[in-house]
Amino acid sequence: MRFDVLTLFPGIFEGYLAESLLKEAMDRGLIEVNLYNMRDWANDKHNTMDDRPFGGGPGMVLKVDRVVPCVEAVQSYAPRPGRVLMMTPQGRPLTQRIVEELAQEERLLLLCGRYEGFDQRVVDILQPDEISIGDYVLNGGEVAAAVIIDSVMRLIPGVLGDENSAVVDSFSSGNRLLEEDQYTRPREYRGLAVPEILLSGDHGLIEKWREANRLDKTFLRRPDLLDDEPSGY
Ligand code: 6GU
Repeated sequence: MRFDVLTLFPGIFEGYLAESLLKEAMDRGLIEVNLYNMRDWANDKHNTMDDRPFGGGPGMVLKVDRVVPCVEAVQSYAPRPGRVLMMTPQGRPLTQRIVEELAQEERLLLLCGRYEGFDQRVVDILQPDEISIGDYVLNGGEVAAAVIIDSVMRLIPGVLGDENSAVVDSFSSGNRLLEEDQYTRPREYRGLAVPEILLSGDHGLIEKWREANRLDKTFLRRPDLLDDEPSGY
């Protein structure tokens, strides 16, 4: 799968791309992540990317005549155009269902905004899928784009060691429960013991305990997930 990230701050991604599962998946050729600095498409001598909003108001707006040519150029760098995602707090809230849908694509373009956002004509022309990662404010779309890459890449076959581990995770389709509590050695620490059942070797009993634990936890912390039609599924 190919991710093309369009940003004014490509450096934000570098540490993240150089570590762990993501680096391994890139080294193994399972995913490709390309960073493009949108400023390279600014053609005036001051490399202007943004301007003051018509009608007045605070902040700066990313210019349509910079962003659209940038997206069009990046689209031309591969045989088939990718699905364009615009990272914006005004987008539809990201859920695991959307992540699963995105993981079916062969190419995604992630458009990261800063300042007050994009000129509306960027949206009108490109008709991107506008995505938010939650009801809080970020300084820009870069962290949200990293969230998309992180959540989508782990659904790509071969990226996770154990093929099952993505399937049983909380929020994957067919699972609306939080994960059960986990323990490893030592059996006792500062007077806190591991639940006896987990040491019993009785796998039927252990599975029952885990199911009950998942249900209890979900009921207490996230009762919305137990609704008939929980939001996001
Ligand atoms: Cl995708 N971008 C920004 N700037 N803020 C956000 C967001 C995205 N999602 C939640 N807050």
